[in-house]
Amino acid sequence: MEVTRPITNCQICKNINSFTVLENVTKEQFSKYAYLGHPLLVRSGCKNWTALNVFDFDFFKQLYNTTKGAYQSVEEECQFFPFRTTFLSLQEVFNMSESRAKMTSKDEETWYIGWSNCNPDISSVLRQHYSKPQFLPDDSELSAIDWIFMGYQGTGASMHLDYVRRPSWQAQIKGSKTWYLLPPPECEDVCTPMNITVHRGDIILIDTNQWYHTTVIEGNEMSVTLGSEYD
Ligand SMILES: O=C(O)CCC(=O)C(=O)O
Ligand SMILES: [Fe+2]
Repeated sequence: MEVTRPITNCQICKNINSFTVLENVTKEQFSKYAYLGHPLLVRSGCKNWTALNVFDFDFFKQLYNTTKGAYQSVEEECQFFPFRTTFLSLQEVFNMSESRAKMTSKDEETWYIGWSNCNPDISSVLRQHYSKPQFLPDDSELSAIDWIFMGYQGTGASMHLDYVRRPSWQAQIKGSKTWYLLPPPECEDVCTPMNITVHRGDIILIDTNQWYHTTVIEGNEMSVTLGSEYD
């Protein structure tokens, strides 16, 4: 994959050494940044979503346990990322003990997992609680796939580059997560690494096809994020 990756145009990172942080941004203001490839953070960008009060371990567990074919979709069409856990499937994740799921005992081993949803029945429930971020351009489309990442303290995803088609946004629904970015090697001379911590209600926008990225979950609270690609 790395060998066939298109060379990055270093304009995505030249002369910038930190995330662009926006707040209360309108569509018009956002349009200046939308396709520059600079890493963006929109503070409180999803603060009105009911997802903030609804999406948690029990909600997803209940949703998957009661939606016919939901686990099968993850196995067959979507993706499951165990990261550093030994879980083999999303079903196994939802079957873990209550005390590990909630990390209510110090003896429990921390965990962090992610998955993509491509099941329309699951999507329609999720989308009752979130929508396309209001600052994205009108003609940008919400991808049919929802990405969910969930878990506790420690390293989340290790440093990697994605091979999805488009840049993506990720909304912090619960907890706090730090993103560490590295420019691709061809831009190393003109660009610098950067990092930022994302809190509940914030939305981060990164072209993960061009920026190497790794994540760390902060504090003792569970981190839940929801993401999608956009164009
Ligand atoms: O949220 C994370 O921990 C990693 C997510 C990621 O790698 C991505 O959205 O491309
Ligand atoms: Fe990624």
